[in-house]
Amino acid sequence: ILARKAEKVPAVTPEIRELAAGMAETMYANQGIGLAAPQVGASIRLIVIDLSGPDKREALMTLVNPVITAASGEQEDEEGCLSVRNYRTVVKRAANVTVEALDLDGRPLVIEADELLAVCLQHEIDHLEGVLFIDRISRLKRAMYDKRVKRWNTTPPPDQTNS
Ligand code: K1U
Ligand code: ZN
Repeated sequence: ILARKAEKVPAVTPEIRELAAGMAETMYANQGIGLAAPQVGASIRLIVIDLSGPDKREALMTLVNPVITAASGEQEDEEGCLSVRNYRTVVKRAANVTVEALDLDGRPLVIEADELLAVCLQHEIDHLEGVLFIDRISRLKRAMYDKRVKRWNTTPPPDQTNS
């Protein structure tokens, strides 16, 4: 599912709202600042973002069918991913993005973003295209990551053990 292009949400129904609420809980429980529906097994175009974090929970954004309509500039920041555990690296992204979407009442929204919000929107919208941040790093960095994963398959990192 993570590698697949997600389907457009045809209508904002109570089931979509329920899924979005569950996604927000999953994001907070895993100390995330964003989450996309394919990460919880639903191949649909729905994302949640809250840069205020799990302790504050005061800036939840839920975007249905988000589309990047404009992008400019460049920024490089460290990213992680709740679906790619134990790995963080610097990724090059657009510095400014405009995103159009629907909210949970089905009303159109336009978001102008920079800095971390721009990074997070691009990261989450990538998930809807089946793209992970490790698909956007250099071939050398990716080869080193793949080697690390092979090693973890024989000796898992500390937080993957059952002890
Ligand atoms: O989609 C995801 O996998 C969630 C991911 C999103 C993300 C992380 C970093 C940059 C852009 C997008 C996370 O939330 S991982 C947690 C994390 O990296 C983070 C947590 C608090 C503050 C800053 C970053
Ligand atoms: Zn991710």
